[in-house]
Amino acid sequence: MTKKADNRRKAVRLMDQKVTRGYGGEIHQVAENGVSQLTTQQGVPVADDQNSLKIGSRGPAALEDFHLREKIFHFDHERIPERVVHARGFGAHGYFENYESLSNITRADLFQREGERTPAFVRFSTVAGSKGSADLARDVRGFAVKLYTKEGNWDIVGNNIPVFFIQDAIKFPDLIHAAKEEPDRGFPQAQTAHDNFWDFISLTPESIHMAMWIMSDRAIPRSFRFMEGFGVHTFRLINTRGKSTFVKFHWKPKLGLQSVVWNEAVKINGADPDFHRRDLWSAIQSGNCPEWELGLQLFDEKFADNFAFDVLDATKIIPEEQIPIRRVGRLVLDRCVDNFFAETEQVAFCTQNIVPGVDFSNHPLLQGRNFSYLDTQLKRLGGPNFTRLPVNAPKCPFHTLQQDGHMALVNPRTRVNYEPNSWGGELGGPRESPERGFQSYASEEEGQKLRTRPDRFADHYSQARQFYISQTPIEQEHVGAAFAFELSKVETTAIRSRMVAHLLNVDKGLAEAVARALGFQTIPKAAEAARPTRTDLKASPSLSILRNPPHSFEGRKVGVLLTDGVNAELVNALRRAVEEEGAQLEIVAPSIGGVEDSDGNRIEAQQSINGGPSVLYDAIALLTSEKGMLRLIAEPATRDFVSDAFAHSKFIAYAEAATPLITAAIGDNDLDAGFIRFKAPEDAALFVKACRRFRFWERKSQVHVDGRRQDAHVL
Ligand code: HDE
Repeated sequence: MTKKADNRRKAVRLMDQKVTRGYGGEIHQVAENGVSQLTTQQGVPVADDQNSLKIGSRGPAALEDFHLREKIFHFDHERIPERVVHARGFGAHGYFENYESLSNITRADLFQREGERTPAFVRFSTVAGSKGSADLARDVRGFAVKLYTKEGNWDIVGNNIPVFFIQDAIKFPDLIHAAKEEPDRGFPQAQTAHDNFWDFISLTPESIHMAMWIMSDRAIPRSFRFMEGFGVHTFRLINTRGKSTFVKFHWKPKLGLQSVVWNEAVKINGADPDFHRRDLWSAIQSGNCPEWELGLQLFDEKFADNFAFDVLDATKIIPEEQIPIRRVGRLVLDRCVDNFFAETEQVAFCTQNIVPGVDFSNHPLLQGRNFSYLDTQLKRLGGPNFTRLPVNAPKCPFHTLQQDGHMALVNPRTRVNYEPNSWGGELGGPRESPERGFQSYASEEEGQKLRTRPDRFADHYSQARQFYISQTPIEQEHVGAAFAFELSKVETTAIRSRMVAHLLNVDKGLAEAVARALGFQTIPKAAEAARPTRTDLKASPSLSILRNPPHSFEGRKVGVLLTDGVNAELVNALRRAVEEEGAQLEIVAPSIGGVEDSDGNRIEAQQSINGGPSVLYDAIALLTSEKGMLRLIAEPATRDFVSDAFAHSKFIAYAEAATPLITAAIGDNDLDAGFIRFKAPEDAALFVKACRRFRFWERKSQVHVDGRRQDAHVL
């Protein structure tokens, strides 16, 4: 006869936890004191979640174990296909607040009443990388906004760059195939620095303007909170009289634009691959809710006809200097999601989600996208009822006669699922509303059925040049360095040459600098252009990040390196000054246990020196004491803390006792004006004032990326 198994459990304490221990030593936690019972999906209470059902304690598993099977079955199906592009993203809830009535331009309900708030959900993303890739990839950022208006959902599915790579949607799969991992080897991940991408770009001259933008600092934003958003296409706004006005949508960050430098981005990816999502999450959780203003560039058919480029060409902008931006409302993100999968992963943006008062133009990318988004959601979310998921469902009443399908949660309750019908009144179900209903703008269309592009699409370089000459010298240097870096990863020399040949049509100085950095012995001939580059387009200052600073350090973060014995008064003064500015301060200490200050009080640390490199901060302060210095200097992480901040042109506050660390890190005692001596509490204000410039760019040209000084220019 088999021995009876022992199922007794023993109460034990596991530090702070009161638990029971099973016969095999496993830990059980039991529902008591009001804690809810664990159940199966069917609501059956579960007695044991640690052991599967077996024949004897060492025997085979019993197929009748419905709890085991249900648990594993559900787990096996937890993943849905990740987005084919923009897989890595992060979302938050908020609202859009309208500044003024725009009823003379559009009948869109959300723009009718001053001060009206419309709930919103926003998802930011990178394009090329998969769901688990790092945040600081050099890439375009998605900026997708879902507005739950009283007349239906309106999705503005935009990017943080106002132009795009291609002019026709039919090229999108090619572009994305070229940008993503190469199919034979499955890498590189989340990077455009490889042959296929630049091969495609170099054979697609229309993409050169966009290439300038992605090689600029726009492609490595400091945070989602510090980047612009653009609807990219030309849309229409329609008023009650049926009048159409063309519009381009812009989102302007209240905290200003800011980016990191490439060497910093590479290191952030190692130190905190979730840098951007963590930033947004902690800003919202701490009540520092980010805001953007909605800007409209409004123009009519006459402007469109006379503008130097085609307003249906996604590779062109309309400079703000030519059509100024009218700020009509603000978008505030004030609530993180309750569940990442349910909301951020399942949110389904569709460009065809528009509301009465807004309409499409013939923009050839938009026309293609209007098919793609609905199609892709079906694949991703598994059936046509994804529109009923809470994050996707309208917040206004909605009544359709569509029914059934996978996962139908709600079906009409009446007998009637068709119209016209003769049931009348409530029984007859919903009917058309010619007054309020969506009416397409009655644009006149005629022409031959062709596969062709308009003649005005053929200018590929003029606005690329305009973008380049609108940048400050530092930004131009970054563009050049980015091209040099990316092309240095391209193995095929012909591709590198082709790219330099294109750049010769943009700016000779840029092309030559890139060629030099790539070690070209001879400069190739300029690429044969479909249209010569126009040199009469003036610089547009609004295209530069550095020419448009916010003059405040609000929303940024200072990393303060401390050791035991630190002067308490200095730390407190710095904390006050930083917080008064609306910025944050994080303590970095030799260990996460924190330090003891000069008054014998404990200062808690948020990071240990190994977990908190200076790339995570906008500026640093070295408030180390003499006592802790020697041990610290010996640590590579501490020296990197200083040399990286130095190489990335950050402002550095320092106590006298930190001087040996600075010397050890940058090999120099001759400190530039980006170093602010911190002797007395009053110096905190000086430091914060300096930080309002974000970076001490004057240093840039003298520093090598390893942090040590050099005299030559870095490119
Ligand atoms: Fe997208 N794009 N796209 N795109 N796109 C997708 O839809 C597509 C384009 C953009 O956070 C996909 O739901 C085509 C321009 C964002 O969920 C897919 C074309 C712009 C997001 C798709 C474009 C964008 C997407 C993949 C060429 C800026 C993420 C998953 C005509 C204006 C939305 C999905 C989110 C996502 C197709 C070009 C922005 C496959 C065919 C231009 C922000 O449908």
